[in-house]
Amino acid sequence: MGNDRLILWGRGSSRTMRVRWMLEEFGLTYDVNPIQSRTGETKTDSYTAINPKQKIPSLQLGDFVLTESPAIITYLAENFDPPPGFHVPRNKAEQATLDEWCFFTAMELDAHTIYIIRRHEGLTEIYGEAPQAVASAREYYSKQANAIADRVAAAGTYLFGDAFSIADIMLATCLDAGRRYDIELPASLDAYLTRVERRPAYRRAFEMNYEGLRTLAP
Ligand SMILES: N[C@@H](CCC(=O)N[C@@H](CS)C(=O)NCC(=O)O)C(=O)O
Repeated sequence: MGNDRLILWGRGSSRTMRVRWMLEEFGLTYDVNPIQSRTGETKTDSYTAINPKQKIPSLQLGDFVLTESPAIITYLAENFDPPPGFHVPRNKAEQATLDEWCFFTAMELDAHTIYIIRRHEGLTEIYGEAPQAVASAREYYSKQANAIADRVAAAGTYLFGDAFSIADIMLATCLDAGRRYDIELPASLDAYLTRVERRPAYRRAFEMNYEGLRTLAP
């Protein structure tokens, strides 16, 4: 890695929040190019050379570029010194359980539901109206949230007991989106999210990621 600095591209979205939060949890030094979606900033030639998908976030370290928020936070977890109390899988079964949480949140909560609600309810001027798809996505989100409620209640403070992990970053950012879309969360998930959002790194990352866009709950 030499003397290269970590550079985060993007701010203002739940996916950029994941990376910022992770960088703050690990106490890493990084620079930010605070480009935002739907401003044209993701479509410039220089940014398209970094991320041809024209999306944020991207992470740069010298010549190495990584996109996709779950992949970026996994990379950071696996390649930098974890802070005390951070969950590091000790065997393949623990790694698989961590993967299970990350893929579940990315696919079942983010891709199958939050994206649909965001695009076809919040951004209809770009993506068009699709009320049936939105209603179905809302129902599906609730079904999946209920399916994990007991497991989260039994897990302890975080998904891996007292140890915080990238799975918590994935789940919490997806639950925060559900709350913002006025989806009623099961009590155990609501309490879990409130607990996670008290973490100082979350609060620092939120203030920077959403500056001028959202206000941190007290
Ligand atoms: N799967 C990607 C999704 C990234 C994504 O959809 N980013 C949106 C903002 S949340 C974006 O950059 N949109 C481009 C634009 O609207 O200009 C990830 O998790 O990083």
